[in-house]
Formats: sequence, C-alpha cells, structure tokens
Amino acid sequence: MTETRTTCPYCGVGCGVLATVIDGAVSVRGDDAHPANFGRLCVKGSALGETTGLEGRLLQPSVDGHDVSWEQALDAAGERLQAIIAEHGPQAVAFYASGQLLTEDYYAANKLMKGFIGAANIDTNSRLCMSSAVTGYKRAWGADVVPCSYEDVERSDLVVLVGSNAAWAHPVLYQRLVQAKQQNPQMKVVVIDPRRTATCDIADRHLAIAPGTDAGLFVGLLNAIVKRGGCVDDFADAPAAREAAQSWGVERVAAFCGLPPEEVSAFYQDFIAAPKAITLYTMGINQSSSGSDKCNAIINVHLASGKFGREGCGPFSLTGQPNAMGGREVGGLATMLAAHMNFEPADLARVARFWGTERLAQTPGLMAVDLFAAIGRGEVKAVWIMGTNPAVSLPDSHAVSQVLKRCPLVIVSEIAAQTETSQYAHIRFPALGWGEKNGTVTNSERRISRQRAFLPAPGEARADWWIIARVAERLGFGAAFAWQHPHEVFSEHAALSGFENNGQRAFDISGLAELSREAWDELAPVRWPVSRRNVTLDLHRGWRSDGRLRMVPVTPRGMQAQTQPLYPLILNSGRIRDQWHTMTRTGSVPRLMQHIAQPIVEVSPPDAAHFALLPGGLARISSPHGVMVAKVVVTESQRRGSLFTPMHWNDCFARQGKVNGLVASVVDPHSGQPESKQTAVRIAPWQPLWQGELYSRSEVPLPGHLHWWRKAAPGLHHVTLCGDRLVQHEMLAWCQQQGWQVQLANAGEIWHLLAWLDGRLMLGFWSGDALPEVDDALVCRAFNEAPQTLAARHALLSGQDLARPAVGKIVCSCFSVGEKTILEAIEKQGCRTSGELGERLKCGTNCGSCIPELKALLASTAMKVTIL
Ligand SMILES: Nc1nc2c(c(=O)[nH]1)N[C@H]1C(S)=C(S)[C@@H](COP(=O)(O)OP(=O)(O)OC[C@H]3O[C@@H](n4cnc5c(=O)[nH]c(N)nc54)[C@H](O)[C@@H]3O)O[C@H]1N2
Ligand SMILES: Nc1nc2c(c(=O)[nH]1)N[C@H]1C(S)=C(S)[C@@H](COP(=O)(O)OP(=O)(O)OC[C@H]3O[C@@H](n4cnc5c(=O)[nH]c(N)nc54)[C@H](O)[C@@H]3O)O[C@H]1N2
Ligand code: SF4
Ligand SMILES: [Mo]
Repeated sequence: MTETRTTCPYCGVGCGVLATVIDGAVSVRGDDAHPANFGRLCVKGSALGETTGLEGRLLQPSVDGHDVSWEQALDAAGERLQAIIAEHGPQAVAFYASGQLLTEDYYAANKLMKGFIGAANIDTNSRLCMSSAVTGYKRAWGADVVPCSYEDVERSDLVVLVGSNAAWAHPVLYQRLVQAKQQNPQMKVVVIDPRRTATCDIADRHLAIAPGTDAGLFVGLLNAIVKRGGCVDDFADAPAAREAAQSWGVERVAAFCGLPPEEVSAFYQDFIAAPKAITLYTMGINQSSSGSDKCNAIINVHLASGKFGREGCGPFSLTGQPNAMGGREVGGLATMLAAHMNFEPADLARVARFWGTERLAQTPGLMAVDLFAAIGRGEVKAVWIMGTNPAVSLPDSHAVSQVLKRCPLVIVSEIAAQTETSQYAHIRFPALGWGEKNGTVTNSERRISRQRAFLPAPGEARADWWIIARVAERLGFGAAFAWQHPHEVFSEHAALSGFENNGQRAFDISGLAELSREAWDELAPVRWPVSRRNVTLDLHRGWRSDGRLRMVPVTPRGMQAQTQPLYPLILNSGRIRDQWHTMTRTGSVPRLMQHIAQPIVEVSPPDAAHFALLPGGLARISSPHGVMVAKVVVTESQRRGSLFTPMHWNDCFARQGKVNGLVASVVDPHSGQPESKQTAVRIAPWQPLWQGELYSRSEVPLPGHLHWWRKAAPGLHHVTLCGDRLVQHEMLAWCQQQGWQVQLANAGEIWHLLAWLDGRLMLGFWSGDALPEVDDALVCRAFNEAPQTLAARHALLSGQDLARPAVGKIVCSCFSVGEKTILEAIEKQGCRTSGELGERLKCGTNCGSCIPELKALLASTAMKVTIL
C-alpha cells in the first residue's frame, strides 16, 4: 500500500493530505507532517476520496458538440484563434483562468497570453476573490506580500476575524485557533460580521456590523490609536491618513456601522491594549465596491499601532482558493505582469528578455467584469475559460450567459462534463483533476506545497499546462513552450522570480529553480521567499522605490447597493460548510449534501414576520436583474434588513437557485472586485400547490414550469420538486408507458408512487401539500435491494422506515449524526456538553466543524428547560 503525499484542492488553508488507492477506491487522511494542518482535515477534505470517481467527468475533447481527437481539437483552437488575431488583433482574445489551477498551469497561461499572443487580457476568478487584498498590500508595502503565518494566529493575544466565516470556509485554521484559545485563555477573539456565524462560537465579542461599513470601524480605530499617541510618521502619507480619520470619533463610527457606541469603544480598547493583534479578513471585506480601501484601513491600524512585522501580529488576508496565491505569484491577473513585476518599462524589458519575446503586452488587460462586458460589446471575440465557471460566479450571471452565447469563440478547459459555462463552449478540453495532476500550489501563508498525482489520467484528459503549450505550438510559439514535464515549467517560473532580482522584488523563489526533477518531486512544503541569495522577508521595508511603507488615506464609503421601497432588503451571499463553489466537485457527494441540501435564505425574525415568511417555507427573492427561490430559515443570527443565501446553487443543481442572477456588476474602482456581498432585493413567500421527492434510476423528463433541486444520491437521480400545477397524473402515465408496474396511494396533492420492473424498484415519488418527510436511507436501500414482502413494499410506499426512528437533519456530516438523535441524547441521555455528545454519538469528533451547531442545540434545549 503506497500513500501519496499531496495537498487538498479546496480552500487556501492548503492542508497536507495522504492519499491511498486500494482496488480503485481512494481513501485520504491528514498529513501529520504538513505544517498547515498537522494531520487535521475538515469534512470536505475528508470526503476527497468520494469525489475522484469518473461519473460526470469530461474525458474527451470536443469541437462544436462533436467528440474529436486531441489533434483535431488543438488544430481547431489554433486555427480559430489565429484567424481572430489576424483579423482583429491580439486584444480580441482573452483568457479567464482560476485560483484552482496549479502554478505551472497558471504560469503557462500567463506566458502565452501576455508574452506571445501579446495582450494582457488574462484575468481570473481571483478578481472576484482576492484582488482587493492584492491592491491593499501593493499600496501599503509596494508588493503583494501576505505578511503572516498560521503560527502568528495561534500566538496572538487578539484575533480579529472580519468578514470571515473561517469556521466554515477555513475550517482547519479555525480549529487551530480554537485549540490555541483553549491553551491560552488570555487570548481574545473578535468577529465582525453582519451575521452571527459559526465562527462566533469562540468569539469574546461579535460586532454585528451594518453591511458594507467596515471602513468606518477601522478608520475610527486609526483615529483612536492616533489619539493615544500611536502612529509613527515614518510611513508615507501618514499625515493624510490621520487627517482622513480625524473626524471619525466613536459616536460617528457607531452611527455609520449600526453598532452601539459601547461596543465600538470596547473593541478599540481591546485592540489598543493587546500586546499582539492579528486581523484575518476575507470576502466580507474584499467583495465590496470599496474593498481595497477597507483592506488599507485594516493595514493602517496595524502600521499605526506597531502591530505588524512581528510574531502574532499583522493584517492577514486569508486566501480562498487552493492556489489563489500561486496565481498572484505568476502574474495571473490582468493588472500584473509576471513574478511580481508590473507594467513598468524596466519590468517589461526584463520579462521580454527572459521570455525571449518581442510581442510582450505593454499595458494592463481587461479585468473580469470588464472582460465579459467587452465580449458583450463584440470587442473581445475569443475567450478561453480554464478552471472556473463564470456563468455562475460572476455578478449579473444571466447577462454573462447571454454574452457567452454570442461570443464567436468560447474554449473551455474543464474536468466536469456539464457546467453552466461549458454549455456555451465551441471547443472543450478535458483537463486532469485532483489526484491526476502534478504540480505546486501556494497557500494563504505563502507556503508552496506539492499536489501529486496518484491516479492514472482518465480517458483523454490532459494537464492544463500541456493543453496550453500545445495550443501555443499551433499559434507558432512552440519553442517557448517546449516543456516535457511540469517540473520544467516550475523551474522556469522560479528562475524568472530571481531574474535580475537583487532584492527589489519580494517574490523570489530562485532557490528552487535548480531543483532536479527528483528533488522537485520530493519538495517539502516551504514558505517563500526561497532566494538563491539567501534573503529573508523584512516586513519593515517596503518594496517601492522610496523603500517606505505607506498608510493609504481612507474615506469610508458605504455600499453602492441602495435599498428602495421596491427592494427594501440587502442580500448577502457566501459559503456553506460542506459545498465548494459551483458544486461541480461536491454537489454529487451524498455526505456533503446532508448538511444543507437546497438553497436557503436566512431571515431575521422581525423581517420574517413583516414579510409573512414561514420557517421551512419557500420564498422568492428578486432584484432588477433576476429572481431566485430558496427555503426560508428564520434565525436570530441574521441582522434585521439583511438576508443571507449560499453562493453555490446554479442551473445544473436547481431551477432559479443562483444568487448571482440577482447581483449587480458594480466593482471597486481600484481592484475591479465586484460587490458580491450586497444586493438590494425584495422577498415574498411562495406556497406552491404541492411539493415532493422523486428518486429514479434514470432521469425523468419534467415539465419546464416545475421547480426542482437536484440532490445527491448514490447512483440515483434524486430531485425535490414543487409546482403550482399538478403533474402527478402525467408522471403516472409516463411510468406506465415505460412498462413499469405501479404501486400507488393518493388523495388530493398526496401521491405516493412506486414503479417496479421485474421486481426492481425503478422510481419512487412522494408528494403532498407540504414536503413529505421521506427516509432517504430507506429509499436508497430499496433501490439496491428491493424489499421482498408485500408488507415491506407497503411500508416503503409510506416513505418512512417504521422500524427505525428518523434521525432528522444531518448535523455531523462526518458520522451522519442527525438533529433528532442529538436532541434525544441531550434530553433523554443527559449529555450536557459537545464533548459528551461526541463521546456518545461521535458527532464533532472528526473535523469539529459541527461543534458550533452542537452547542446551539445544547443551548436551545437549555432554554426549554428554563422556560419550563
Ligand atoms: N466550505 C467552503 N469553504 C470555502 C469555499 C467554499 O466554496 N466552501 N471557498 C473558498 C474561497 S474561494 C473563499 S474566497 C473563502 C471565503 O471565505 P469567507 O470570506 O470566510 O466566506 P464567505 O461566506 O464568502 O463570507 C464571509 C462572511 O462575510 C460576511 N459579510 C458579508 N458582508 C459583510 C460586511 O459588509 N462586513 C463584514 N465584516 N462581513 C460581511 C458574511 O456574512 C460571511 O459570513 O472560502 C474558501 N473556503
Ligand atoms: N454572489 C457571490 N458570488 C461569488 C462569491 C460570493 O461569495 N458571492 N465568491 C466569489 C469567489 S471568492 C470565488 S473564488 C468564485 C468561485 O467561482 P468559480 O471559480 O466559478 O467556481 P468553481 O466551482 O470553483 O469553478 C471551478 C471550475 O473548474 C473546474 N475544475 C476543477 N479543477 C480543475 C482543473 O484542474 N482544471 C480545469 N481546467 N478545471 C477544473 C470545476 O469543475 C469548475 O467547473 O466565486 C465568486 N462569486
Ligand atoms: S481546511 Fe481547506 S485545505 Fe484543509 S481539508 Fe478543509 S478544505 Fe481542505
Ligand atoms: Mo474565492
């Protein structure tokens, strides 16, 4: 049995994973030796083995909808790109890449686009994610340097999480923080988020800030620091930054941020008093029309208070994707050149020399939102999308789909056969996925780790860098893309980072440029810089020509989304614990669908009452751009006036479940990052005539007016349905047409229907005026092994396993422990803590990410007892 050391392909924590293949089945465990996780994995990481199957994979290249050979697909791409460049010039071509590509893939894409096609129109989904953070760092340090490490988080006195739900989005780092706090009871944790999230579980203070107002809070903090005599004038622009903050006293901040003044002062007090403080920030900060300024407002308070450049301190932007950082390092954004170089004369000349090209793009290219707008205007005529799903993840996604439909040439490199974006592709390239591809990624703390292959390449799938290099060849640039192995790509990238770099560029991994292939294969996780010249990163030194760190003056601005009588609420969007982005990798894993199985919308109790929304009922949410349907969750954790919905669902998994259909494409003027977290909407209850659960062996044709949500079931199709018109008679007729034997119980909207063929269950359908409770495990079992007795078949028709009590909504996905079981253990077996629940039921004992929910259940029962 060989274990392969590799890295998790989900979040930017970048955990080390040990993968084993036995009889084709992949099992994984955390790598004890990896400094990001020391053996831990979260639920998504633990379920990696369940995502490596080939069902739903894209395995063959295709052109205009027909499967073709690689030669044909590459020739078609080369010829069509060539024709567009010849007629309209290089600016008519664009690449849209992803923080989920490996560094080698990313380097190849950037080199081809900027260096040889000769336009800088290569942007990435990191524009929707990290670009405000990049702008913030570059403005402050002069370089895109994330100054902190995970150890700094553990060794701080005050950990501020702002716009970050790390408990769900960076679970292993969060668990490290939980443990550090247990070991150091002096440590304080502050969470700043309009919602009370699972991350607040360990918070000493939660500031439920009004959406989009964080700059006010941090500018006010700068003012408070200055008043106490902090703030060294050594920083460039410090006087202007101080002046901009001057009028932001506590009262003004409190009014601007919708917070009680006492809470604001108490937070300021905590920050100023703490010997060491670290601020972790993510999408609640970056995804804003003034996200860059918010990042600088955060950096400013660390500079002014001296809480930077030393252990346990600093402004720490957590990266989202596994290789968002690698993308920044190679220059994968349209606004950067390569290896931390910019569109400046000396850098342009240097990169052109290194690549040996005369075609290097001389000016920055189009940023994501602009790029798709330019396709819409017909200026960009060819787009190559790799490793991202923009028809789902870009704002105003219905417009993005229209644009893709009209674009003369869409090329998509994908691992999934069906995505919302790839339906518009003229040419599809099948890429290698996790476990098959081989290269490097960089995590949030600048640590480069290896992703290694432990599975054979399936079908015709090829590595992304290989596909790019072969297209480069077709375009006549073969000599510059003649690599035979990803190791050669990495070496070139590492060499460029050190090329004519005498310490002017922080990103320097020249020390890795000469690694042999064996040494690269064995490369242990390492934080950059790894310079040939033996330099270390001195965070007190800026990388701009004057060598000074800068405090950017910030004038707080609110969000651009404006509520109005027709759209009185602000819709926030983000992650849920067990899904990854557009669900192409997690949406078909039953274990990961147990926690939250359909789009939900979280509403505060007063808003629920005002808009007549019932818990568990459905609601329609709409903006001027689109509409979505979600299940209502009424919760005290939501701020009045705000709603929250997951970003994950899309047309492949639901009808009208896609939040970006509603979001306007408003962006930050400096970073180009969209304001994805704030959209003015309205909400109204929707009570369909009937709702039902449908399970079948193969897809059942459904009329277009039905609402549906696809669920994950092993080897089966499972959809939840609802509608205002009955379709049950049509479904019955359809089953009979198939020659199936039908077993039926019905009255009004209540239909329970089983269809059999030669003793095998073919289809099961349970509907009612509300969603009937159907025992998922019972039904899945019946498809595998048909119940033998008539009595058992009748029991199945009821949809409930009478012999086994229902477990309720799954809370712990690792061990499939349900809410009802947990409540029983609390109420009947006297469990009083999450630890006791873990001992009895195992829940919360693996990845720990359900512990906040266990505690909430404990608290809810405690409340019942006091009321009694
Ligand atoms: N389970 C899971 N984990 C993931 C991912 C995933 O898809 N699934 N994706 C990864 C990626 S790419 C990323 S970028 C990260 C994102 O990680 P996070 O940024 O932590 O996740 P989000 O849920 O997008 O948003 C974080 C929080 O910002 C809050 N917020 C919204 N508006 C505001 C505001 O105005 N101010 C403040 N202070 N907070 C606000 C939201 O309520 C939300 O709780 O997660 C990574 N990890
Ligand atoms: N409203 C709203 N919108 C958001 C956000 C939000 O919080 N709210 N968050 C934003 C953020 S932070 C992010 S990062 C984006 C994420 O949005 P996307 O990048 O669009 O989401 P993914 O589902 O990760 O898309 C990755 C695609 O690449 C494919 N893929 C996986 N591995 C490989 C590979 O090795 N090679 C190739 N070629 N393809 C591969 C997957 O099947 C999938 O289709 O969404 C952004 N959009
Ligand atoms: S915390 Fe992130 S990197 Fe670690 S196992 Fe979970 S998803 Fe993977
Ligand atoms: Mo992201």
